[in-house]
Amino acid sequence: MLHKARSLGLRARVFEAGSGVGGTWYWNRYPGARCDVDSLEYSYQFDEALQQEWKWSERYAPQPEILRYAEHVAERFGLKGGIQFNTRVEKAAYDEAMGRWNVATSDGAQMSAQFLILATGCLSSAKLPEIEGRERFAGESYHTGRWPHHAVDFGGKRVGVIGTGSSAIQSIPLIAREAKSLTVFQRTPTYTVPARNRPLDPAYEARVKSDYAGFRARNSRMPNAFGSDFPRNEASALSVDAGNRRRAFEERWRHGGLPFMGTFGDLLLNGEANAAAAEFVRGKIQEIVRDPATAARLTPRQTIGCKRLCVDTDYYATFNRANVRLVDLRESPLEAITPAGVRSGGMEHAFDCLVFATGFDAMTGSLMAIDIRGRAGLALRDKWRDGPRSYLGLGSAGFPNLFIITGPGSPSVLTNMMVSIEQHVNWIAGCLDWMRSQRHSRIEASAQAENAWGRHVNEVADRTLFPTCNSWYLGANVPGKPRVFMPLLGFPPYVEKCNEVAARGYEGFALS
Ligand code: NA7
Repeated sequence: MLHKARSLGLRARVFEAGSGVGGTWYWNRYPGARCDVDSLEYSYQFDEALQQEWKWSERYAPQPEILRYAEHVAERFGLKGGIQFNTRVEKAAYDEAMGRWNVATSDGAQMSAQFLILATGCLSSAKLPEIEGRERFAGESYHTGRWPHHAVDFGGKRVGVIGTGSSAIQSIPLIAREAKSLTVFQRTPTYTVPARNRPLDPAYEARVKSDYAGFRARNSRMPNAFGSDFPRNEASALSVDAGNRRRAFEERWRHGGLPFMGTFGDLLLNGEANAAAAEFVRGKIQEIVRDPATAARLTPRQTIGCKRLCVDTDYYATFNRANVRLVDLRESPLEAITPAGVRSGGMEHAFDCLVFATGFDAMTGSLMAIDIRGRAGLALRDKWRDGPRSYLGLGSAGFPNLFIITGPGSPSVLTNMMVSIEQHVNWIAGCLDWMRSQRHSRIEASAQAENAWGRHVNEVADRTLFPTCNSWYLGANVPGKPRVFMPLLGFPPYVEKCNEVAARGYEGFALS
């Protein structure tokens, strides 16, 4: 956004809480942190020389490599001078008379700007469990999303991990190899498919780079904005017999990664189709995990893909190790963190290190952390009390000249984030440029357009199985958070809608 704003001749300043660039890849430094979208896709496409010259080492890039990439991009385009690091935005209030946002930062500074763009991230507000005694634990404790910058040595230590989402599933196999013992506290068993990560095939890389623009264009037509090389099979899982169904799942299981959910077109639409996929993965767990009682505890019963599907390297097999134990919190509820460790089901487990892999206040957490006041002092926290309300996920009525990058109500977390981020940056930049050419100084989503959009986002979700489980897409992982499905399903129709809105002079927004 900074690069794009500068290229329009605008003056822009970025505030960043971290001491460096990279966002998610700056904060999530836990062992095994890795992207689960192919490297050649999970990268910027705005500059042909950049995408041609950068070399990824693996099919799925590890966190340190993505962080190096972010740093390279910042250096290459001379962006660091425009970013004020180690600074949190605490307050932003719209001054109607001046038509400007007044912004207050954690270093005590105040400044104003005509436009305010929130690029605060969908999964950046780390969430610790609401368990009594957390601050009393005498050992080392870490949250996967706030990992220290120094290496953490688990060698010879007794380690406890709380949570079994994506972050836990990536880190558990690596921690298990290093630690003296590892105890995993599981509240909900998770479905995970093997990553089959490997060094990037140079022939494949050359093929993609021979027509990178074409590759990007094909991916942008995919429902999730990635994976055109192995697209979703649109047929119903119920249109083939059990043997063919199994072979199809097997093929995708061998291929590895998120394309598993594209084995058939209706896995997230039809309960029976979904059950077939779920049963296939359950069978794999029974095959991999030797102890039947552990296998049973690891076996999920809910809809597959409804909580975000995880992608792993050796997750289930890690439970075959003699130094790894699984505690099922449904049998032995978590009671307290004690100075020595964790008490669950009346039993105390002693640890040297505790890892909280307990997720994030997703999609709205980082926005709500800022005291944002729009017209007539309207607080975003009040307006969104019953769930986020936006038009296209880009703007919100009552908050003029404020844009959100990958905000709730846009495809965001259901897509390749890099693609969604660039689509929003381009749309916002196009809007600012157009406003300047039309001599408009103010833009604000209309309440009517916003209400219609909210209904649309919900209607799309309601046609699927997504609302049927307790996922962070619904805010269900945060006690008291309103249950609203926040992202919009379907990237291509969304882009079409955004382009149409722009072509019609920003239809649904009031301009003056
Ligand atoms: P997730 O996917 O939200 O996973 C968090 C895990 O922590 C999940 O297993 C939770 O169980 C568990 N959890 C959360 N709070 C508690 C408490 N209080 N007690 C016990 N267990 C708890 O976060 P991740 O960081 O793994 O991944 C987030 C996204 O980042 C991921 O989807 C990718 O997009 C990248 P639950 O399932 O709620 O029962």
